Amino acid sequence: MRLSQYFLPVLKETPAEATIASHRYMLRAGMVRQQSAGIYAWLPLGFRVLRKIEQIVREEQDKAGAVEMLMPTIQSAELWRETGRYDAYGPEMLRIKDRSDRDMLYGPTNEDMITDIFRSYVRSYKMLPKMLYHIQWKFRDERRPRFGVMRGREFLMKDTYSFDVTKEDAVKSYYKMFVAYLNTFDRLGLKAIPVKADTGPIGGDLSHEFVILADTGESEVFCHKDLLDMNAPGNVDFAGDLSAHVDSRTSLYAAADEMHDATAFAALPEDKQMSARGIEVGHIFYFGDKYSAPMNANVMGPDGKEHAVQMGSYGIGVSRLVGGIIEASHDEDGIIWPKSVAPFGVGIINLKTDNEDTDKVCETLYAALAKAGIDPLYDDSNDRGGVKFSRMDLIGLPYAITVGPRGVAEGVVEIKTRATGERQKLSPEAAIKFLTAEFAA
Ligand code: P5A
Repeated sequence: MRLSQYFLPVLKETPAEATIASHRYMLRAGMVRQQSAGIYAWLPLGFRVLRKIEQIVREEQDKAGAVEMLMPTIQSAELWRETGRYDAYGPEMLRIKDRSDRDMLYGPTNEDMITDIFRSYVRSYKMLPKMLYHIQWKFRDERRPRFGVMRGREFLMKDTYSFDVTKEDAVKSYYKMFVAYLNTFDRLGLKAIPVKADTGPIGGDLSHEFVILADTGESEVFCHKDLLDMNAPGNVDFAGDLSAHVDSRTSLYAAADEMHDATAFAALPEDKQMSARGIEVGHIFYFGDKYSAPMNANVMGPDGKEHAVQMGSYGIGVSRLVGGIIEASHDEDGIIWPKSVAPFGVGIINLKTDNEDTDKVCETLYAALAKAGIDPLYDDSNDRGGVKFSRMDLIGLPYAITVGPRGVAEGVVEIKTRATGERQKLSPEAAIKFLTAEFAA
């Protein structure tokens, strides 16, 4: 992409309403624009990151055996009356009437709807287990939308729903999602800690939040320090037994504030106790027949009897993650994107646009890097060098190549690694080789 063709409305001033780094940088880097309280337009740069995160989330769901579909944002109140949630949900639900005066709502979640879909088609255990998911916008009329996309009113969620005949099998599905989540957050460059959590309006008796540590986080977590050092399971056989991966973590104490048990936490060796603030980026629930029983979503079991299907639901805050990743990875100059979600792989800074020599080298780099699939953003503007450098640091691409007349005369360009600040002078050919290797790794 050439900057001259792109839409990157970078702000010089720090917007007064932004109190945390991710919110500030998302506004300043022209990633989002607030349209109403807690409702954002995703500008091109922000949208690229959102799509990348969404794709990683999707790939890890598919690996775990979940099947993608798409449910609507607008739902009929009828289904929610069947489960009793229409009245229970409260003012967070955006209630709408259609032209025939029917009660509709903008979905804050989809347990009720997916249970209706399930009961319309599935009657026998022979079709189970099943996990279905979608990635769709939700609306919750939060009392205090804040921190930009972190606590929005409209937000993008990945939500998965599992269906099993027995509780034992439902817990296996829960474990699959647990492991899929560890791998997902790892690919996003995040250390996410699974902590025991309260179930709130979703319900059930088994639940974990996945929390990334950040001082500005809204959740307080108490945990065993060693949880931070554990690696994601990586390639696992989702048809096999995943309990070891889950048990090794859940046996180490970790709880969100509302589930915190001071006695169990004190029982940990003192040098292993950690309490910190964090951002909840995912939340999983096993709730059995909470929805299937009132909605008569029954299946015939191998015993020839009808059973209310055993369910769980599993959410990831896709749009919240954009802010969460920035909270976890930035410095005073701007964002530092992990390679896996960076909007572009590398920036090319032409220090003297319209100079025949620098133009030529930039064009060569641009074509070769695009061909290598590294997605270059070429700053071909006439702005001063200083403006170009600080803009590139702000938007946080993993690498920037600077092409200036003096270097070109010597046959070199300069590559800067955003995360470390490390600079190296290389020939354009060596620069292409270096970046190709970096992105292959
Ligand atoms: C699980 C999937 C649920 O809604 N039903 C379907 C269950 N869980 S949850 O914890 O309420 O939400 C799942 C994740 O969505 C993100 N999230 C938000 N992101 C931005 N703004 C909000 N207002 C918001 N509310 C929830 C969180 O990441 C949460 O873990």
